[in-house]
Amino acid sequence: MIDYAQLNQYLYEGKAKKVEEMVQEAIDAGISISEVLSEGLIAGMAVLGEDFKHNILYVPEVLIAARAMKSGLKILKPYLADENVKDKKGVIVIGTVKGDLHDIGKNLVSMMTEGAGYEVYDLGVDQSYEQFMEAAIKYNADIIGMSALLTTTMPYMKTVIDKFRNSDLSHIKFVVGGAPINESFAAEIGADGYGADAASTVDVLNSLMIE
Ligand code: B1M
Repeated sequence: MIDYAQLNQYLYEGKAKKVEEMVQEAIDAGISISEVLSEGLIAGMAVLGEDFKHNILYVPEVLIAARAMKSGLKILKPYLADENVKDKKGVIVIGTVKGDLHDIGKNLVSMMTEGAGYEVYDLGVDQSYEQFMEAAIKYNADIIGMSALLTTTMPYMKTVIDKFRNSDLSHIKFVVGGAPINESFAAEIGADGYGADAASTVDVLNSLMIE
C-alpha cells in the first residue's frame, strides 16, 4: 500500500530522494506505472500548480519541486517502454516553444513516445521555428510535437506551423499539447492533432502515422 498523500507531499517539498524511494517502492510492490504516475506524481504537481497560482509558492520552491518530479520520472522511464515494439514506428521531433521553459510534461510525452517505439529527438525548451525546421531536416521527421504551458507562448505554435506550411516541409504533421492547449485551439492553428496527456498523445501519433 503506497501512501500517495505522502508522496505528493514529498514532491511538493522538493524532496527528490524521498520521491525516488517511494516511486521505486511502488514499482517493487507491483503497482501499475500509470497509477504511480498519475496518483503519485501528476497529482502532486497539480497541488503545486494551484498554490503557485495563488502565490502560496514562488518560482524557487516550484523549481525544487520540479526537480523532484524529474527524479521520480527518471525512475519510471524504463518502465514506460512497450517491450512488444520491435521496429521504429516513425521519427518525432519534440520541443517546448520559444519563450517557454516548462519541460516536465514535454519530457513525459517524449519518454512515453520513445517507449511506444518512436525515434524521438527532444530539442528541449525555448525552441524557435528555425530550430524546429533545422531538426526536421536533420532527422527527417514525420511529426513535430510542440509543447506550451503559457498563454503568452501558445500563439507561437501557429507561427511554427505557418512557417512549415509555407516551406518545402509542408508535408510534416504537427501535434500540440500543454496545459492551456485544447482541441479547438489545435484545430484553429492548423495542427494535425492534440495531445491531452502523454498516453493519449501516443494514440494520436499512432493514428497520424497510419493516415
Ligand atoms: Co510555471 N506556470 N511559470 N513554472 N508552472 C504554470 C504553467 C502556470 C499555469 C502556474 C499558475 O499560475 N497556476 C502559469 C501559467 C499561467 C498562464 O500562462 N496563464 C505559470 C507561470 C505564470 C510561470 C512564470 C511566468 C512564473 C514567473 O516567472 N512569474 C514562469 C515562466 C517561465 C517561462 O517559461 N518563460 C514559470 C516558471 C516555472 C518554473 C520554471 C518554476 C517551473 C517549470 C520547471 C520545468 O518545467 N522544468 C514551473 C512549473 C513547474 C509550473 C506548474 C506548476 C506545473 C507544470 C507541470 O510541470 N505540470 C504549472 C501549473 C500547471 O500547469 N497547473 C505552471 C506537470 C506536467 C506533467 O503537466 O506540463 O501540463 P503538463 O503536461 C501534460 C499535458 O499538458 C500534456 O502531456 C503532459 C503529460 O500528461 N502535454 C503535451 C504537455 N506538453 C505536450 C506536448 C505534446 C503533447 C502533450 O506535444 C506532442
